[in-house]
Parts: sequence; structure tokens; C-alpha cells
Amino acid sequence: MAKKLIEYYDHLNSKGNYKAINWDQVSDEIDKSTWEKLTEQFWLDTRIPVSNDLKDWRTLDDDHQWVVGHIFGGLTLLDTLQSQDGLAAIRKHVITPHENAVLNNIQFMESVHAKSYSTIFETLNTPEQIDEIFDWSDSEEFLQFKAKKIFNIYHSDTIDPLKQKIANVFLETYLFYSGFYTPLYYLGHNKLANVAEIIKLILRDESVHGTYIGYKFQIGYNKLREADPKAADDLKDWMFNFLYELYDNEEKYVHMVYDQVGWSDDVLTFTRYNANKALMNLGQDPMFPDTAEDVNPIVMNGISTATANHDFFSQVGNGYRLGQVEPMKDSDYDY
Ligand code: MN3
Ligand code: MN3
Repeated sequence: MAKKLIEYYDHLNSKGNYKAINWDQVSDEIDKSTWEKLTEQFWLDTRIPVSNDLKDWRTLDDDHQWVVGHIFGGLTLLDTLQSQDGLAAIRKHVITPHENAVLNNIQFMESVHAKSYSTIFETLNTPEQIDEIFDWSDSEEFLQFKAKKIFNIYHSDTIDPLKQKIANVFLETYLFYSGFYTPLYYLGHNKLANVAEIIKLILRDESVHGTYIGYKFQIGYNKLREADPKAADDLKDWMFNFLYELYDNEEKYVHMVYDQVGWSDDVLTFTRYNANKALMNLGQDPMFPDTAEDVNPIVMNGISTATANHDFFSQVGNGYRLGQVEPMKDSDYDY
């Protein structure tokens, strides 16, 4: 175990003494640039006056209000999982001490996100509705399926740590987007502007989180591929099977939430598009045929507004790249 700790954490020196983190000696520059990016873009939900959206909110009919309230209930649940379990699992297998520091930042921001989602429905909905939304998110079958599936991966002591990174990226870059569809749809229609402001800030964070953890996955995966190609193939099979299994559940979740407003097909297209993005973060080829052209242009417009000027991967801004899926390169982190 001690040997494992020395290997993984580099926390102990040759005499077995505990080592202080040294930011002047960074072995992976991506750790440093990610730390700088994330700390620069720090924000809190308390800055955004969600109550200014009550006027728009009152123009929505009951079905649309139901969808807004409950997708934010679902997102609150999923980022509770990230903040309480997800980053703690990833942090057990860091390679550099600076990676640990970056993951601490990400973990705290997941708490900010979970708080922000609940701020939205706690501002827009009545006290009875708020209680119902929390009861719903704590018990809804298809929502709980994804939460429990990923929780079990995070908490397994015997699972390959690379699978925990896959689960993390799938949750972040894929499973959240059935929920993000709604605020982006309203952003595209110039409604719920303050809600959209929060979602824009969250998307800006998520674009960094997904690529950073995907990048750390790729380091491990490429090493595995060199050492044991068969094991790497098996891991890849597991990844794609897991993505299918989650998609199967996601179809049921999306129909249950969105059939009442007629958006299910559009939401599923958006979900498949983002599943491809998640695979891209992990250095894999896309699985679904859906591209940006297939996504509802109003939502695509919302997402390009959301990521313009502060994208992590592209120095020209607007990095939620349209129309193509390509693997990230180290140079994508230069900004
Ligand atoms: Mn989050
Ligand atoms: Mn995140």
C-alpha cells in the first residue's frame, strides 16, 4: 500500500517524509493551465438575480413549468453526486499533486452547481412544488438509475480507476444535457435570461472539467494500450456498452419528462450529440450519427452564445465546435 501511495501520489520523498506541493515544479503543464483557468472563472450563484425571471416564468403553462422545475431537480441530484462522490473517487488515483489541487477546485464548483440548480426552482416554484421536486428527484426511477449506476462505479474498490474517469466524463458531458436542453431552449427564445446566465457559467465550467478529466483518462488509457492492447480493447468495449446502457435509460427518462411538451425527439438528438462529445473527450470516435446540424438550431444558438468568448479549447472563442467531432489535442489547452 505504501508503495502504491508513493507511485500514485508522489506525496512522500525518498526518506518516506511527506512532501509539500511545489507549484514551481509542475510536471504536467495542463494541471497548471487548468488551475489558472478554473480559478479565473470562479463564480457564485448569489450574484445572479433569478427572481427577475418570475415574469417570464408566469407566462409558461403548467406542463412547461413542470418540465423546468423537474429538470432542475434532476440536475441538482446529479451534481450532488459529483460533489459528494465523483471527484473524491477520481482523486484517489491522481498522478501529480497539482492534479489533486485541480480536483479540489472542481469538487467545490460541483457544490456551487448543485446549489445553483436548486436556487432556480426554489425561486420560481411554490413551497409545495419545491418539496415535490425534491421528493421526485430522490425517488424517480430513471433518474435514480443513472445516479446509482455511477455511484456504484465511484465507490467500487476493485474497479479499474479508468472506468471511474469514464463514468465521470459520461455524467458531465453526456447525461446532464437532457436537462440543459430546457434552459438553452428558453435562452434561444429570449426567456428566463437569469436562469440562462447560471447555465452559461456552468457550461463554461463543464467544458473545462470534461476535457481535463478526459485528458487524464487518455494518459492512462494510452499507457494501457502500449502495455496490454487486449486489456485496452476490453476497456473500450466496456465504455461503449456502458454508453449504450445509459442511453437506453436516458430514452426512458427523456420521454417521461418531455413527452408532455412534445420535445422528446429533439432532446434525444441533443443527448446523442453530447454523447459523441463525451467520447471525444475520452479520445474515442463518435458512436451516434448525430451532428450539430441535427440539433434544434434554437438550442444550438443558445449553446454557442453560452460558450462564446470563454471557451477553453479555442483561442478564437466559441469552442463548442459546430459540425464536427474531433479528438482533443494537447495544443487545445493553449490559450
Ligand atoms: Mn457540474
Ligand atoms: Mn463538472
